Amino acid sequence: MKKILFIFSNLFIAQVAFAEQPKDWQLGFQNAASETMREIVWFHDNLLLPIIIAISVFVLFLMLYACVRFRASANPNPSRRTHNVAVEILWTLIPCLILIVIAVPSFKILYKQDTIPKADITIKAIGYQWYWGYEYPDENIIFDSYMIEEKDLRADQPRLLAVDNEVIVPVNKVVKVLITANDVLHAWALPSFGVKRDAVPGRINETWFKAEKEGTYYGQCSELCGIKHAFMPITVRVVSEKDYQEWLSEARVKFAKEEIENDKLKLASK
Ligand SMILES: [Cu+2]
Repeated sequence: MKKILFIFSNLFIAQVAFAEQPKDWQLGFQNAASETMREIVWFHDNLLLPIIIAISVFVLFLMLYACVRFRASANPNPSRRTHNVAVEILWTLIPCLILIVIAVPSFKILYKQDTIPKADITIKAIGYQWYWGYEYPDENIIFDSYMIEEKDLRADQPRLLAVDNEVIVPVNKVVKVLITANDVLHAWALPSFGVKRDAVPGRINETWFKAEKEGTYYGQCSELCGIKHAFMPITVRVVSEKDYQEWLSEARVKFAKEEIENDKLKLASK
């Protein structure tokens, strides 16, 4: 019976396209789809969590020990000691050492994220109250991306996350993302890629990702930007190079940035 269920579930999974999004009762991170995110998850799971747990357990033990051992009935004459040089040096030095142990791998990941490798494609994300606009500057493509209302959702589309026009990028390519905003602060965040950057009016921030697996990835605006902050999700669909080229040829027509093109024509004819 188990075998049949297993085969059945495999068949089912194979048919449903891969998607990464928040799940009910989720505790940890979303599955990583880029090297950066894998490193972030490793850092959190294997270094931060053990240190946090060890410190919490140690402090809890100290508190319980102090409560029981030095309670008034067991210790009627309390000590009047106010200083202890050895203890003071230790409780300064040990936290410093712990912070250094955390800082080294943390900075390594931060700097790696900060250095953008040679980009294969560049996209620009512009935050608006309350939707995202996207441009492919090298392809003369521009479009807006609105959340799909609950009543209009297809069965495979998640609530509050699916959008009408998805960002399409090829798999295993370095995608540079230019991020800005038109009105107030927003933030372009995609957990599976380990990407989160503020979108600041009048300033262009940069980040990058290299998605390693085809599928649909969901993110959300991550800077409180007004009444509909929760309703401006981000959907990135990672496709094969062939599908990307097909999409490009359609999008160049459907989402053509006509005005600029016309301006250029005008300038050229002058
Ligand atoms: Cu926003």
